[in-house]
Amino acid sequence: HLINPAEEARSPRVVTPFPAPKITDLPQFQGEHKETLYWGTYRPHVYFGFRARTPRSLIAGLMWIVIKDGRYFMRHVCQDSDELSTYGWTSHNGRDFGHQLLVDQDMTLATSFLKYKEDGSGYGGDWAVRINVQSQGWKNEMQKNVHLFFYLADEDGNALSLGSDILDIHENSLLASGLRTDIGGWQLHLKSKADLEVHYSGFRTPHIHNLSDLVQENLASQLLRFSQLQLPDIYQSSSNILVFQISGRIPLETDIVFVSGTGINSRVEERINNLAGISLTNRLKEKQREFDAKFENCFQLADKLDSKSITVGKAAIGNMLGGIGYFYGQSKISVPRNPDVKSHDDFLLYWPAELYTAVPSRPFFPRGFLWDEGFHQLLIWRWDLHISLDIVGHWLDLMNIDGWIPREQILGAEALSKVPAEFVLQHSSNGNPPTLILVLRDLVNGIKKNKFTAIESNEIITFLRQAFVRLEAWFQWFNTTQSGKDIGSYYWHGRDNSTIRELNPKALSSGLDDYPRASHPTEDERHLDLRCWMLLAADCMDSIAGLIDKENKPGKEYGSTAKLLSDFDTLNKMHFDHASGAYFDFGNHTEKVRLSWKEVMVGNNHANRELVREVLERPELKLVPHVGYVSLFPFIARIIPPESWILEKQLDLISNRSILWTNYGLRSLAKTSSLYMKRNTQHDPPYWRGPVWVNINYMILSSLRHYSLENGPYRDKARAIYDELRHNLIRNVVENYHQTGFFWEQYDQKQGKGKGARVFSGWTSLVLLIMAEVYTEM
Ligand code: 6A9
Repeated sequence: HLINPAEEARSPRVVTPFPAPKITDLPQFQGEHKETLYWGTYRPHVYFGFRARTPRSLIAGLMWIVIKDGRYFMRHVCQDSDELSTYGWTSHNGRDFGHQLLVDQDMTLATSFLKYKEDGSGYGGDWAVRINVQSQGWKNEMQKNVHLFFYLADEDGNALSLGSDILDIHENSLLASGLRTDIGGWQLHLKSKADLEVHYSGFRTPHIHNLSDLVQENLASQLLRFSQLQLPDIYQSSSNILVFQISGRIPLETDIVFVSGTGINSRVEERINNLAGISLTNRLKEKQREFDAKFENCFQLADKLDSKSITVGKAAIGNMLGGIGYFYGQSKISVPRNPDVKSHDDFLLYWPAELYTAVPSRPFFPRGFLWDEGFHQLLIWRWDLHISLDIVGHWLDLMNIDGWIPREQILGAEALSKVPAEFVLQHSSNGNPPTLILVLRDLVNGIKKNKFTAIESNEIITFLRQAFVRLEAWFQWFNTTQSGKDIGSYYWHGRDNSTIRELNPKALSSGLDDYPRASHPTEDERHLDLRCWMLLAADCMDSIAGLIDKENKPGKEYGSTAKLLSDFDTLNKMHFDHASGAYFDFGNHTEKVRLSWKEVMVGNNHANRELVREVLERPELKLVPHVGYVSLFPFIARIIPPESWILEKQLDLISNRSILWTNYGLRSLAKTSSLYMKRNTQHDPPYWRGPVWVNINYMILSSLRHYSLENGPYRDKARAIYDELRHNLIRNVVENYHQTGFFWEQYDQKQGKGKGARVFSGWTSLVLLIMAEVYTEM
């Protein structure tokens, strides 16, 4: 099976797909499944966007204009600088219904959508968007108008036809029409009782990711020439982009209806009327009722929590599902030609691939992140198993021949336009915790506990059979490339051992970025979290293998690997510190490091003042004494026997206010750590060095719950801490949501204030599972 050198040069291993049938090619993801998920709000980076799950789709989106300090501002791509006081999906079912609220200055926009397939509809069915604009007592007495811009763009370059040169929607509601191979003929209609003025511009360009600029420039030139904020009603020949300006007085409501399969006898007229006006109102109401009922059925919060919290729980699942995107493109993989020179140009393109995935944050990180996705799926599978399997399948299909999956997925021009150059390249030496395996084990447990119908169980089993070779390769990738010197030891490879600017060289692979590790990266390192991830992965593999009846192949005895890694004595020998009762990383380390300002030569005759690291003592091989999330991994992985005094020690570390406990959840790093809240470089403020993160708190809570149910002397203690921690987390996320209008990436450990990225409805949405007390079983 040797690849000959010529072959190798043409297609280097790092960009060679894993040689096995794709999971997403399974029959369960074709047919009706595929069609029902064809159209959706799969453009999470814009305030409202629609597209189909196909590489070159017809896409739709919304922009609007606000005036601030006498200037016009265009809203389109989710941006913090727009300072919306809130926005997000208050409900969304991931399939055919959603309701979003956006508050921009004194204007409240609501976008609802509904998908519907009926007799005559083309592939994927029809859909409608209702846009409602209200004003809460506007500031000046001037009659207030709103300008909405709704666009369609064909990524495939097909020309879009204009309904008519002079658009008068009360005469004729047709705005545009066209033809595509996927859906056949289609039409876009505008239906409203309001007195609306409609203008348009048609453009022909392949650069669809620059739509905001295109429209803005078009408007600005009109404004200059005619002092009118109005698109010029010009249509370039064979335009593949059509923008409609819909202007009217607030309050305003308008329905935009898209129908496909518009051939003869396809009941177009009737279908449009079904998706507009009173009929749309009724259907949206019905869908809202269904959503609420499914929410209660799934999470059963009604008897547990107040309505303020339930609202937040609904926003958690709504935003998680509403944030699901579809991306298509090629990752850029770093292949340094000269290891001493860092360059953004030395890269290879991964194969063109599709990714259907949830995203951590619409304005900040509207793209896929590997370990975030496992946390997202812990929530999503409980809502919609099929969406979840489809997403996990897409991720595993991104694996290369070495069993590696790129951590951050920046696919396509739109995704790329959001990422600074220095973050684009992916490094094939870098991993990310295999959280997706936890999701699969959850499903295996679900089957064992009869949580699924027979059909669903079969689908899961078929999925796992197809996925198994990939999971094995993934496991092997970790087990070989990330192993340490001693048996059963691992460390996150790829830390920079030559940096002079970092107080503590980051371990981005771990997902915990700047969480302090050994001060001097070497091959002697042992990372506690990775060791525990390996245990969890081996254990999951073992239960998956058991379910699908895979005979153990030599060298792949997951059960015995799990046994080795869960051996309490070995763990303690390698990682336990008796003096503090805590578990630590091991490595070449000194506590005596600091950042100080120095003259650093750049070139031959120029010096810069920079913050550089000073090492005041020779590092030695030893345990790395930072108590924090990493220390708690043996507790998270449930290696500690319920009767051990070491369990009590962990409970003490958790509940001690001078160490990890706060009223808002557990700190990422102990107050007593030498790097607590320390900057890592001139430009990097502390990240995983203090603030409260919901994903790890969820895992710790999960274990507290576990130990509160196991027989043992510390059972009640675990229970009490569990109750209080759960309560604190819920209270703080709920309060922040109501005060600020958003979920946050992290929460400040002193006041509980949300910080980092806003609209972070990724793993922070796990608060809903915390509300429902639903945890992963092991
Ligand atoms: C920066 C800047 C507009 C960092 O949630 C995604 C990841 C986590 O996987 C990881 O554990 N976040 C956490 O430590 C955010 C990562 C952002 C990196 C890219 C680009 C773009 O600014």
